[in-house]
Amino acid sequence: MNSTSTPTHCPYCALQCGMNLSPSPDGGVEVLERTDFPVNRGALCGKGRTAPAVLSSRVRLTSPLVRDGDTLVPATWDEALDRIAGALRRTRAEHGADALGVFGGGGLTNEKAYSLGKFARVVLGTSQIDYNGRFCMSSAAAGGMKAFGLDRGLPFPLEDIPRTGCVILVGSNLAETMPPSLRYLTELKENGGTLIVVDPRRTKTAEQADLHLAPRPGTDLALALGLLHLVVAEGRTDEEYIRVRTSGWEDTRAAAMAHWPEYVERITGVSVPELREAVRMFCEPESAMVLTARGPEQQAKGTDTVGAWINLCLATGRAGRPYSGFGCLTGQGNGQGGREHGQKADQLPGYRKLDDPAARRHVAEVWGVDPDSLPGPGRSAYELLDALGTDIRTLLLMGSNPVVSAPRAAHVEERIKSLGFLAVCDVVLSETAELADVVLPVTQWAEETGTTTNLEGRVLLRRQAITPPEGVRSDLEVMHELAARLGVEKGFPTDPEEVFEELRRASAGGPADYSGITYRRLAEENGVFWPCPAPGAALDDRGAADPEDASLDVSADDPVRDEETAAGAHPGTPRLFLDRFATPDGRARFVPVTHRAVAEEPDDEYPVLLTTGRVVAQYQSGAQTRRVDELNAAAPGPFVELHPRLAARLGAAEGDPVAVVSRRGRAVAPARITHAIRPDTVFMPFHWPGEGRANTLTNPALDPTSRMPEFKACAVRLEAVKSGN
Ligand SMILES: Nc1nc2c(c(=O)[nH]1)N[C@H]1C(S)=C(S)[C@@H](COP(=O)(O)OP(=O)(O)OC[C@H]3O[C@@H](n4cnc5c(=O)[nH]c(N)nc54)[C@H](O)[C@@H]3O)O[C@H]1N2
Ligand SMILES: Nc1nc2c(c(=O)[nH]1)N[C@H]1C(S)=C(S)[C@@H](COP(=O)(O)OP(=O)(O)OC[C@H]3O[C@@H](n4cnc5c(=O)[nH]c(N)nc54)[C@H](O)[C@@H]3O)O[C@H]1N2
Ligand code: SF4
Ligand SMILES: [Mo]
Repeated sequence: MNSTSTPTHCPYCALQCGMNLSPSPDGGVEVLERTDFPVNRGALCGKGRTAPAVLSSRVRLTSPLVRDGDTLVPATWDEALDRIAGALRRTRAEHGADALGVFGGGGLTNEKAYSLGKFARVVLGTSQIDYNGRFCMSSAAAGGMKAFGLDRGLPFPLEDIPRTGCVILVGSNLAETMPPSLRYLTELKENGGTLIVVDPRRTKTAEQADLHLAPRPGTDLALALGLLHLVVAEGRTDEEYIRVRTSGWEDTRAAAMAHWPEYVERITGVSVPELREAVRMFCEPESAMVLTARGPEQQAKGTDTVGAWINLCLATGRAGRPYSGFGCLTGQGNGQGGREHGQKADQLPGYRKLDDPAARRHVAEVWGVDPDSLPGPGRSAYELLDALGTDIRTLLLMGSNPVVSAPRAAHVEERIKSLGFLAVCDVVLSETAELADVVLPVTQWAEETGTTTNLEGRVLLRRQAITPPEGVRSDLEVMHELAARLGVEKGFPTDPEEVFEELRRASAGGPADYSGITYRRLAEENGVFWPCPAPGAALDDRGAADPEDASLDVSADDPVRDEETAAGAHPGTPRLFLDRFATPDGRARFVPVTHRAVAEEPDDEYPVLLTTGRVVAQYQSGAQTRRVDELNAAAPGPFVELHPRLAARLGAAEGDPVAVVSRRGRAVAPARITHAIRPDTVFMPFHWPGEGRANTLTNPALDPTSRMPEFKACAVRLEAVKSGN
């Protein structure tokens, strides 16, 4: 690191890798290694290394744009802001506040997410706000809440992974989605631990596994039930733990006993010997973990599926104990913090519930408004998008690109086009921004300061490293200006630290308590794990381990528990649930669940299952990474991954265009033929718009609790396409 470089974090995924940024000779900025941040210890993936390319004015927006007929033309900030404020005011006057919609993103900093939620409720008075994390984290969050009374993706730091005996990684392709984290799995194996990967595809991650289980998409719930059945049948339950630390075992046990291994084999395609081997590997060591990601979660039964994997952990005493536990691998840069501070339809800051009178009183007091003026819970993300043009007339969108990333995307695109008015804040002209009436160009990561909370629950300071280009403003400035135009002069500061200070107060006493965290501490301590209450406040009912408890040797080498922590300050909580769970009685709750089919089972007309996901070189809707030459060279476009047997039946050779047709539409992309996928399943990445858009096909069937769409399984048929068609 040289004297002019700034330590900060990557703009993309939830690993939030540390990096140093330094001015480069060509006037831009250069990424240098940063080894003092423990999560990645200097390692970066290609997206992180090339992230400065998106700062370049060659690809990013530098002027507001307003619609003039079929085109977007440059305008002044005042004109653009006036147009948005005018539309918001008119729609509200004509159709009421709930005709105003707000859609946020899990990539937004804590400060932005917090301000956006406040803006919707206080300035607009609308209940209609949700965000893209609904497509990402909501099933894991709902499952964690039910069982543990608290949702923090990982209840322990990543550094605990190499110290456990066995990890079951369910539907996560870490090797492509968080490459630097693969180190933790390598170290696990070096230490004698074992890795089980559950994925219908033999991914780069599955190649690392000691045991790879390849279930049919959408059957993880049955798989977990089958494993639990065997745990009981083989006498591998931890009865003492079940008695002391859990409730509800009998019903769960009964449900699992109905799922015989042979029945589970028929549903999942995973053989009984494989099931037995997995149970042996998971139960024999002293400690073990289950980690889930989008594979099992993005299902119309994602919440129950997460519950089933948690049940497996509880029955074997593998939660709330050192180096054991259930965790979910959060995805977006601020996927964790973004789901805590109020941009979610049912939520107030600090992970409080919008329908809880005490929570409303607390937050309303911080905001200086009457609790009764706060709207109630609104629609979930897909339901909100589906209501555009009918119930919702004007939409403010910040930090998402639903034209590419929402399920049943052609329908969503048509709903967006039917809006009376669309305002988009973005750094680039995304496919959704192209449809807007006004586009506001905003600052991004290296150009502004803010906090994010990584997948471990570690709150981080992402520092500004360079001056933003002329013509762009921050999302916080946008909210400040719009609030002022709508008659709210105070309460929307543009300085991120000032917003964070208010967030601290709003979160105080809530489940995600940030009140003991300051920018200064974040800078000095390289991040602080929540909950972290202000000095003197008690935490005992929130499942946090008592930091003074010397019997917990796990705390001995916590970097955040060293003496430099200011006297009286809470050190933060790297590990949750070691003493008690965050439920009223301190016990984890078993949730009885039973198998059910995917929302859309294959039939004669649509005989194949489509599942979707990611490749290493592209990020999400691709709005940012498709603007980076090096990444496009590595991953130039969409593809359909299919088994040689399916390809042969279709008469398709490698690279031939293949049409994938579902009840929602048709997409075409080149065939990628491989033995690494089940013969009854095809896979498409979702990073591209246009003809190869995977989400043209996906099914918006929603999980009844989390309202998560079923991105990971829908019925399709394949058609050969003659080249040139
Ligand atoms: N390169 C890259 N990295 C990213 C992102 C990105 O877009 N690109 N996005 C970030 C975000 S927001 C997220 S949420 C994470 C997501 O991270 P992951 O969850 O690792 O990513 P996915 O590729 O969506 O899904 C993981 C795996 O689930 C498998 N799968 C599909 N259907 C099923 C099923 O029914 N059951 C099981 N068990 N597995 C199934 C897929 O084959 C895939 O290999 O990645 C983050 N990191
Ligand atoms: N088929 C299928 N679809 C999926 C998934 C899947 O696995 N399969 N995964 C789902 C998941 S897990 C997720 S998280 C979603 C993600 O999908 P999207 O919500 O579309 O996420 P991004 O592509 O990251 O979009 C973020 C947008 O915000 C912009 N942006 C970046 N930083 C800022 C900022 O600071 N301020 C503002 N105003 N804008 C900013 C970016 O340029 C980009 O246009 O996709 C979901 N869709
Ligand atoms: S793994 Fe995630 S946080 Fe790390 S460099 Fe890659 S995209 Fe950035
Ligand atoms: Mo995500």
